[in-house]
Amino acid sequence: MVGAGFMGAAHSQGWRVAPRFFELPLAPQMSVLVGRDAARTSEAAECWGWTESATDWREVVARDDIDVVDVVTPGDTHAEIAIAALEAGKHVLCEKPLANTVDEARRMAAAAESARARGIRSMVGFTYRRVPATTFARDLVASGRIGEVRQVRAEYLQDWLSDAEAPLTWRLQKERAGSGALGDIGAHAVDLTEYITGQRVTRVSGVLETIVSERPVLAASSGLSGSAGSERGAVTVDDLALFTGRLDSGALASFEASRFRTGRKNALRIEISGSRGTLAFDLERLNELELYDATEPESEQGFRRIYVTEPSHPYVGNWWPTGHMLGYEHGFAHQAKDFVEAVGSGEDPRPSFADGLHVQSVLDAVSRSSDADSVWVDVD
Ligand code: SOE
Repeated sequence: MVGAGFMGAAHSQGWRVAPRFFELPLAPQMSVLVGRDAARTSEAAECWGWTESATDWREVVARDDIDVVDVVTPGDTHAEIAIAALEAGKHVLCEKPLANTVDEARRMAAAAESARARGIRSMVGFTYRRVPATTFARDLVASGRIGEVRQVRAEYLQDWLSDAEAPLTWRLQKERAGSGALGDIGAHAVDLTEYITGQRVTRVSGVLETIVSERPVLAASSGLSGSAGSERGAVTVDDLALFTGRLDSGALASFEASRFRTGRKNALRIEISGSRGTLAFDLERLNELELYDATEPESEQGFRRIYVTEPSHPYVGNWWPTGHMLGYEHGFAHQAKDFVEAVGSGEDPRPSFADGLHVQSVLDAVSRSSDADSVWVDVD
């Protein structure tokens, strides 16, 4: 695994736990953790259960005893590492968004396609597809439970940047992250919409906004969580993305991605309105799915809460008895399980790098729309 930050911790939990709750065709070995700082990476390897630690990803990717490379670094290194790993014949799992630009994503998808011909598998890590409620929602839409999809509202709302003095970390720098809320969390809203509805976003119109344009720079010696010095740096990404998307069927979807929504901590929400009913999901209540069935007798209609913890629900049966809820981390165990099952059975995992390229193209289109200032009409 290359990367030792927040996603390094989350993916490590997934790799550690998946073989203990799911019958896997292959046994993942947590062999080497690669990070930039030797001491911190060695500590993390020890803590998270990796056999070795290293600081040179090129050397590790070239090793014959390495079969899989899990890329959990910031977006500016996804392309270089994933392409090198694919060309070295390693299966690759890469965190979202696939890349920082469409050009990088195209090169990654091309490398994945040629590696696929050699039996090499690759997947991009949109883990919210692996929450039982979202796969169950997808199944319900596919079965016609809510009829024809008429309208979608998808939003990912956080507030960890609403404090203007929150420091300038890598997610706020274009050269590291590619974009701000748009790629960091808007990518999840786009991918989840397409996953649940089974439709692609084909056209967009939108606006990107930077709300706080400069922030304190973390003093290098203070590490990531230390106190900020007096120096300030420019925020070079969006804080808020608002956009409309046209789906394959012609239905319209509205999207919001914000890290300034004070009080909303990790609210990835989607509501799909159909001709026979509506489905609504909120990651802050990830064990629940709301269903409104418009075919019930009018006097009895209302949103009901489905508690998605039955053994018959996706993934749930491998954990606890009915009613014993899951959490954020379980999506990473499900992701590891799905990836290993695909590699073991010689199938191509979803979402593929081609799926990741499509999401990147949607994000790029929103950015071009915002630059073209195409959404605004002056009010007389
Ligand atoms: C920060 O916004 C973040 O960690 C994202 O980078 C993740 O993709 C999301 O799942 C949670 O929030």
